[in-house]
Amino acid sequence: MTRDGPDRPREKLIAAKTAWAEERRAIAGRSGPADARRPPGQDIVSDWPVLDLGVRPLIDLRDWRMTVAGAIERPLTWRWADLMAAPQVDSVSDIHCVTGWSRLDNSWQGVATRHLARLVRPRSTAKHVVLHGYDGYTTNMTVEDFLRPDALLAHGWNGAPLPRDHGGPLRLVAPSRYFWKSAKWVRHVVFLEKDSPGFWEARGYHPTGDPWREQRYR
Ligand SMILES: Nc1nc2c(c(=O)[nH]1)N[C@H]1C(S)=C(S)[C@@H](COP(=O)(O)O)O[C@H]1N2
Ligand SMILES: [Mo]
Repeated sequence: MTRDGPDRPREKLIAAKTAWAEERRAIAGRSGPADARRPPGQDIVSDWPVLDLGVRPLIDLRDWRMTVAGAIERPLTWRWADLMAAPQVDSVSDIHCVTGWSRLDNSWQGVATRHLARLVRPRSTAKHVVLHGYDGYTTNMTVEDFLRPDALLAHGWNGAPLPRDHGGPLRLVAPSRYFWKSAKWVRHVVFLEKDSPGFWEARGYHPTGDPWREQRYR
């Protein structure tokens, strides 16, 4: 792609978001008091902002695949019917975005990451997970965080198909971490023995990203 080609707006957006992250880093810590539902420095919103790199892949369910690979006993490729045949969960959780907004009581439908782990059987040496989106986005987290009981691969929101803008047909929802860890348009899940920073983690975001400890930037 040339510098004037179609990737130009995406580069600009990434540059703007990175600069913005630098700025926030300087003021991090000056945030208001937390309460039981609101981590430090967060404001509750009722709308649901769309945040990504500006590429929102359109994936036909007939072509959709999700692979799970790496340090596991049983690598797996799912088609849509496999996802739907797996045990389904319905779970309500809060979104905390590193940009400072939180959205409470989101209702998700999908498959628990713990169920996936039972199928693929991570080796005892597997300590990290990297998620890859159909848009090329990546994010990393520990196996422990990926397998928390409230984490799921979500295809539904409020009982309807998850909208494409928000990562449909399938995204991760990992409520214990800032929302950048919840990869949209999930395509590959890779278990690793060693950590490997994802897209934002390589650009200064915190490797763990716990909103309750305000781990925004490294
Ligand atoms: N595939 C993919 N997943 C992604 C992103 C992205 O650019 N691509 N952005 C992350 C960021 S920075 C945020 S804040 C949330 C936003 O999700 P939302 O648009 O549903 O609010 O998605 C995360 N997951
Ligand atoms: Mo974000």
